[in-house]
Amino acid sequence: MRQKKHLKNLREYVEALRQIGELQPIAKQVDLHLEIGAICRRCYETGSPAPLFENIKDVEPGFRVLGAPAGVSAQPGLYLSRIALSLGLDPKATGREIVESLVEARTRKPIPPKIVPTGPCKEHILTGQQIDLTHLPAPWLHGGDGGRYLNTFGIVVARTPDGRWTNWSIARIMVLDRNRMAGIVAPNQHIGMVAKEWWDRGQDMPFALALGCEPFIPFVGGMPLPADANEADYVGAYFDEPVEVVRCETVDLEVPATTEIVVEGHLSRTERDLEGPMGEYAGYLWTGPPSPKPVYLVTAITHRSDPILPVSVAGEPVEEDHTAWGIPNAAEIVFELREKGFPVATAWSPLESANHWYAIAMDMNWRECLQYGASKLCEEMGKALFATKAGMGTPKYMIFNDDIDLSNTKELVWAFATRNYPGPRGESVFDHTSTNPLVAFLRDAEKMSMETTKVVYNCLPPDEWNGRLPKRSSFAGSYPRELQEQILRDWKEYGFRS
Ligand SMILES: Cc1cc2nc3c(=O)[nH]c(=O)nc-3n(C[C@H](O)[C@H](O)[C@H](O)COP(=O)(O)O)c2cc1C
Ligand SMILES: [Mn+2]
Repeated sequence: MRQKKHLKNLREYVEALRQIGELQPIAKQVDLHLEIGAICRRCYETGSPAPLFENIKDVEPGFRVLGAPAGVSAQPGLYLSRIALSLGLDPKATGREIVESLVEARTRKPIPPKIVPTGPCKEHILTGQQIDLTHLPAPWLHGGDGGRYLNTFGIVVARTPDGRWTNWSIARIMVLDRNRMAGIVAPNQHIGMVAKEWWDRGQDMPFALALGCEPFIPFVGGMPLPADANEADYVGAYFDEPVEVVRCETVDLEVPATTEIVVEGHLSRTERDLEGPMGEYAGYLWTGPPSPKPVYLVTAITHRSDPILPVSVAGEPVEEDHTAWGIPNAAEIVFELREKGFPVATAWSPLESANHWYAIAMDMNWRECLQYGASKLCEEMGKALFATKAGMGTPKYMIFNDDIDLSNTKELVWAFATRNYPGPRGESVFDHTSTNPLVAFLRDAEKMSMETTKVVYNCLPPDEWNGRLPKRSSFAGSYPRELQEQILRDWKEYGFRS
């Protein structure tokens, strides 16, 4: 197993960010209303360090907000450093190493969590009249949003009534009042599937919302593991040790012991209230009236002293939807396709595509392995992909040879533009596939039916080339290695500054 550095709580992560210049503590007072959201947005868009808001107007002193917890960086060599650190990897790990680390853990035996008697999340326990969600530093993130969002980067814990499956997932939640929240509970997401089991029995669903977990956990909350798989067991497998959890106060569930803030209660079977709109991961806010969503009825809040609420401000790339959902999704695609016998080298969610494109690279010897051509490969991969949860949320897939760096968007655009044959010869089209309703181009009827058209772009060399590949014309592709090395060595001597 590759050596990993397991950061076991959010504060260790904040410290690790500080050490590599990826944290910007902000002592100046800021407003929950739009100011925090706008600063975070600018951080994403400029690759600035993650802002840690330490002084928030009208919020109890000590309560803090961490923005852009898994954004990308403008520091040279550290583009993916927040993702890498969250996964316990070297901050300079490549996109491919990040994906492979997630895939490798999928092949290991799941390790269930360990229940410990207590933990930092129990430092303050609030029940009954003490409960006040409006007291927590949930920011109003974008102009046009329907309210203040408490959950943008925490996990909702939900367990089936028969106890066979405990799911951890991220789904947005807006504050309604002192003890009520409302959020997206999509029927084709696991939270919706677990809720249905309770609702079908005529019962509300117990939930726990864990805000501010150790940094790996949101990545697992965003990962489309199969139904009936416990995300906690995968965290255990990933670090080769169980994640420590504590029992909740008012529901029969457990949460990670070091969580900054925990909100407990029941997701109502009958009560709905208006939620949204909210600026979303595709990069748009759909204007229009808010829509009714299931209501979370809160029965306890527990928190650490001076808690830190992590916040993701969804919108134009790159933010956490693209890193903590897109990248684990790519890993799951690799795992599932390999399981089904496809010789997949790696996959990537091109971060600038806002989870609307996925790129998959085949082992260079895929033709010998499969004994069929490129069009059939795309057809078969589409069928396999769209039968899994990993292939549900994203509409467009590109299949390449393993000769480009998929996580380098410049290379990816060049390769897609130059290798895909336009029209039916280069595209396998799949109608009526299950979709996430937030995909940006969906028509109204498709949002309701949650079905759309998906496409697999064939970016592989034509079969008739018989493996005769063109040579890349570039610094790396056109010159002897010794010459490249000499030029790099002498670069400053030529007069270039960097
Ligand atoms: C920052 C972030 C925000 C997300 N917000 C939502 C959301 O509001 N609703 C939703 O259905 N999925 C959302 N997702 C995606 C889900 O977390 C993802 O589809 C995951 O696979 C769901 O968990 P499940 O597979 O256990 O159902 C979000 C992901 C991230 C990383
Ligand atoms: Mn799940």
